[in-house]
Amino acid sequence: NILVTGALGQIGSELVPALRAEYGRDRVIATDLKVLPPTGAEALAPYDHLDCTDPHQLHEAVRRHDVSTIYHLAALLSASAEAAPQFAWTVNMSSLYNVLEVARGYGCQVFFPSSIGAFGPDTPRDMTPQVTVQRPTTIYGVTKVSGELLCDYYASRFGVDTRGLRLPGLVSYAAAPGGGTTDYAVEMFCHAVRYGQYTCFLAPDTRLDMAYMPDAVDGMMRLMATDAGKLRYRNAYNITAMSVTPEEIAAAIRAHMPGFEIDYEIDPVRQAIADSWPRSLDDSAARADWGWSPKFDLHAMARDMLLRLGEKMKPARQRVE
Ligand code: VAH
Repeated sequence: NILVTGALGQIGSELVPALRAEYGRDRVIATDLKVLPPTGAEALAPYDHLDCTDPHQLHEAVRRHDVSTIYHLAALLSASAEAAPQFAWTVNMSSLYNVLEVARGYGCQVFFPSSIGAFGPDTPRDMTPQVTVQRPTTIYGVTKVSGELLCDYYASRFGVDTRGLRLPGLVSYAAAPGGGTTDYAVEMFCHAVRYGQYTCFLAPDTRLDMAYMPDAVDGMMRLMATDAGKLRYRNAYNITAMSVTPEEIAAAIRAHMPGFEIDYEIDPVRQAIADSWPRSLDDSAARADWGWSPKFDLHAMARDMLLRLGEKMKPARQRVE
């Protein structure tokens, strides 16, 4: 069976349904820190409360649910981590260490989400290579590089089947992200539909890699289903769908909502984080080794986001069946 940690987060909210559609609902156990109310637990069943920093809880969950694959999504994102670096290190690294130790004991496959945040200011910032300098200047990046190295070590030393992706900013409508630097892209769509206006916390020309969540989820599942012999790398493959700026996203929104207005109030902390990251990744290794091929470019993503958010925000009675 498949266990997803951090299942209530931005990625988990779309990965769990996609895994259940592919493998069957009862084979995918959603877990997160929250103890859900009865209706929530029913809707997400099978669901378990799980604190991955507690090795005993993790062992018990993997044993009870006969887990063979773990998607380990539980972590603090870049801005939250920068606000509490000691807590971020403890949560991000002890939870990953526990997952790898349980995987070593039970023979589980492990997915680890790395990030463009695993690169730093002295990494080549345009068409960042698959193998290059990784000296991130954020604690989030330090946990991601450390996580990549720890996963590779468990693969080479103990034969644990660990795999990972360096994820770009992810745009989604199902669940808002929490505490990321690329969250502005999700917020812009939500504010456009709700208010027709957005005040952006990054500068208009801040160029970052992005992908639409359906593509990212498909990429994760495709990577995990690929024959291991085809993988030149384990942790972690660069993937991206587009390299965009706030003003380019705003223009894509305006193509559908001519009156949409954007202004800028820069958050120096998140601007500094974004300025330390690549502007564009070279994801040719992922395309060659296991067929990464995103379907959504900026315009397709904008069209789908505005349609889905429009539906989501309409009063229930008006929703199109
Ligand atoms: C963040 N969304 O902003 C995450 C991600 C590429 C960015 O790691 O922290």
